[in-house]
Amino acid sequence: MSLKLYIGNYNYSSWSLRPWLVLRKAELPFEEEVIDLDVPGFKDKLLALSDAGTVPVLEINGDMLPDSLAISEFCAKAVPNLWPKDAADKAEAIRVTKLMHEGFEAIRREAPMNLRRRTSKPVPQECLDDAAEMVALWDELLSRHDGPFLFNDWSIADAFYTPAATRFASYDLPRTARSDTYISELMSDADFQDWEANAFIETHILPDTDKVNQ
Ligand SMILES: N[C@@H](CCC(=O)N[C@@H](CS)C(=O)NCC(=O)O)C(=O)O
Repeated sequence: MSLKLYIGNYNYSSWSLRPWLVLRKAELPFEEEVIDLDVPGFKDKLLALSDAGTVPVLEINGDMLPDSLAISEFCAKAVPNLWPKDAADKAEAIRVTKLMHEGFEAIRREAPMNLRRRTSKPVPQECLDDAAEMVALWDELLSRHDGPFLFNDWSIADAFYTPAATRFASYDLPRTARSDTYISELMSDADFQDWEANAFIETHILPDTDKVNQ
């Protein structure tokens, strides 16, 4: 099987990071190609890949599969153990993954992923509300499982919350001790650190994203 993942910039593309982590954990060999976001002609490049006009897109033997969750589901069908083994845990992991895929709009808008960023400037209340809701969700799941991940062993749910975890570090968002430990766990993951190293040496910048909360 030939796999190539088209992604946005390492520093900013939270949607790209998610399936990239899933492919790494699946140990499926894949090539990757970065498409610089927000440069002239970038949208045409994305639309040439798929009608979605977004990254990530996974090329599977020449066929194009867009969307972070669809790509993650493809990996979960190809290899075992990317969702929890227990049926009830699996159903809940899918639910909280979809919650991240579809919701938490304020934290996404007001605290965009920006791995090179560290700031303590205040964020809008709606962003704090999203952060509090996310921490409550993590704490509840972590209290019911042995950890260190949301459902004990690493799962796609943790991939989906990894970019969110980086926002707590970048924007110094309030969290409990239990959630802080979880954030540290996600950010010290060896695969995440490979991605982060690419972000630190990447020279492309998105001025509009860098301006948020400056
Ligand atoms: N629901 C999609 C969202 C993908 C998305 O919005 N990706 C951003 C980059 S992080 C993008 O391609 N933005 C370019 C654009 O919308 O023009 C997914 O889960 O993959």
